[in-house]
Amino acid sequence: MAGAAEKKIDIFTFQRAKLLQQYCGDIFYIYENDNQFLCVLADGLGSGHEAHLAAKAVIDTVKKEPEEDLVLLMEHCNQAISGLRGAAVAIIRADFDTKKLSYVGLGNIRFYMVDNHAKLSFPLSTTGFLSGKRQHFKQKVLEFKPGSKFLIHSDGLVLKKVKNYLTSSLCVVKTGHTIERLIPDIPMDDVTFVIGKFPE
Ligand SMILES: [Mn+2]
Repeated sequence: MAGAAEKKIDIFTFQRAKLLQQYCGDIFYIYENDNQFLCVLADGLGSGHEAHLAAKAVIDTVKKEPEEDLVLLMEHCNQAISGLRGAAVAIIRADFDTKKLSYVGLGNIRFYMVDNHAKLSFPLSTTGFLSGKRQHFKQKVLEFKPGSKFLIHSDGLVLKKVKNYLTSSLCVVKTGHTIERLIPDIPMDDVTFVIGKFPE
């Protein structure tokens, strides 16, 4: 592989279950190949085992076809979650060659990134949740700033001044540790966040 440019995303992930329960209702999955990166985060409604099963149905679906079109992926996740509790879901895909970031989301998962104009960008999810009911999903496409950081998190994390974390010169791991220190030892909701850095 000598000479081949390594385009990998630096990642820091964190998860802690509500009241340190055995089952976390949040589940995330990350997929990477030579020219793209995908991250999905699902927050099953409520908490505990039922919430975990709903989130797992979503994640298992994405694992099966991580390179599928995002809108189609959401549709497949929606079918998979039918009969289960429901979940808030967001999926992001970064294309390293085009510097484009595709996003599709439903419900209370937050995503923040720095765009190609060095501005904080946060596509808002459609309200609601994935439940198996027929609905229309919309993909948003943004341009990311190479070498900048992004953050995706469930609503168990409440974070102010997000831009400071994303634009600081700290590495991904140190930024992750800084955010981690804000999270209670015994949280009142499942908490998950993924922070990453796009390739230069
Ligand atoms: Mn939650």
